[in-house]
Amino acid sequence: MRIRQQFSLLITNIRRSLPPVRNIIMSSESDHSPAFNTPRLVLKKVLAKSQREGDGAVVRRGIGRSELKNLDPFLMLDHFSVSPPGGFPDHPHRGFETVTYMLEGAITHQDFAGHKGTIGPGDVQWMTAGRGIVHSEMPGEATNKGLQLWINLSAKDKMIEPNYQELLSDNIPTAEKDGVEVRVIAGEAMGVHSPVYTRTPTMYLVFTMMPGSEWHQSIPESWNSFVYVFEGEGVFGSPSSSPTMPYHVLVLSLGDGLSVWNNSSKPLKFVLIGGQPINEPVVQYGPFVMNTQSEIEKTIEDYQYGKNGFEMRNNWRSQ
Ligand code: FJE
Ligand code: FE
Repeated sequence: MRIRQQFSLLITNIRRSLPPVRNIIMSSESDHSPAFNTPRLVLKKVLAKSQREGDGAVVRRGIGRSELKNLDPFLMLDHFSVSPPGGFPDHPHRGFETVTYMLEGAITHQDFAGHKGTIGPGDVQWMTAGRGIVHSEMPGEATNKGLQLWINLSAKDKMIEPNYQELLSDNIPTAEKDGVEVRVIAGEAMGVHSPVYTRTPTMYLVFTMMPGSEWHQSIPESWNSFVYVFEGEGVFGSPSSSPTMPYHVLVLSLGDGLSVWNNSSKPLKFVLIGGQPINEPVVQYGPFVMNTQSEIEKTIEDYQYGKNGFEMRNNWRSQ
């Protein structure tokens, strides 16, 4: 077993002290027993078809399409592809978090408070919009691909100060065992923990499974969870179920874990995302997500007149 400890994390503006992160754990143990009481099964399988979004970008929308609207606390998962001169020019957010994970290329982010940053392959930006952000998200050269997840905030957190956690690829805790690699963006897997602070309790794991491998991942029993396959093919939930191909979302039943098999001859890549349900009413108007219609009307007014968190929008344009 090899353990490397990483003490200097490149996280900006994080609001609490972070524990040290065990960055890479490799183990030769072979234990395939799925010690679950109630294994999760696939309730629903939906193809994320391509659609146009933003300014000339293409997204495969998984969560958030009409068939996949109620997966509390998740609002949207877009597998995006964007090239210049397209992008996501100046737009607002309030009431939730956006998590951007790059697969290829780069996205440069600028906001009205002067925050600016570029993330590349394997990097994560975890943005808490809280009471208000206006920003642009624009591509690097050539083709730029990644995943953007929107996670709702509970009523008590909707109007908090905006915050960023940027986690560069080298600082994402990674573990490997028996042909299964996991990158832990949020939560815990294979004994490694993410340093990201999630106001809404969330797990976000990126798996690469080699041909012939299997994995049994525990998940908090009452959390909602789903899988999105972006490369290769895999068998999820029950060993006798048919394989899932790329660009499908699998909504999982409740239970304490998920079993996955790669019976194919190519690597399988997918994300496993879970979160504690908030159980509050959700009223969404585009990039504003609140609990009631009157809060949405208030938000539109705040944005229009530059109030209650949107003050800086008045004189700001991205470069
Ligand atoms: C948005 C339309 C949008 N998916 N994936 C309406 F396109 C967006 C938006 C995004 C987005 C940005 C990135 Cl970098 C990746 C995305 C939608 O910005 F916020 C609204 N309201
Ligand atoms: Fe945005």
